[in-house]
Amino acid sequence: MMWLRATPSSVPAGVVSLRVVNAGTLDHEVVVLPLPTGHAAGERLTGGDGRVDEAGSLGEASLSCGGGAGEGIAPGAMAWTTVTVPPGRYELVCNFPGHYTAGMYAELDVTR
Ligand SMILES: [Cu+2]
Repeated sequence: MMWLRATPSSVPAGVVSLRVVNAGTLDHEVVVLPLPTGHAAGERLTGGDGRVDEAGSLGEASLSCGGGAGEGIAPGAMAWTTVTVPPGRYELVCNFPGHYTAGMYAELDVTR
């Protein structure tokens, strides 16, 4: 059982800092992807490697106790990233193999 939650789930457009806490027992990450019109979070297709396409990514938090990209956030560790996001709908995903289909996604709405 895996999950990912965005609190708050709606933020104003502009510079947004994401602070990620890994409260689980496995390594995780958070990647920010645009959510295509007409699609809901959780609907992406995964490839044979159990991962979704990261094309269009605005950034990710995947470095234990650090900012930006890394090899994964260790259990109990925090990570962060700062992204500039225009208004729209986004999806936060963990793209470790199998984690997306296991439930690690959440919608983030960016308002004007
Ligand atoms: Cu994960």
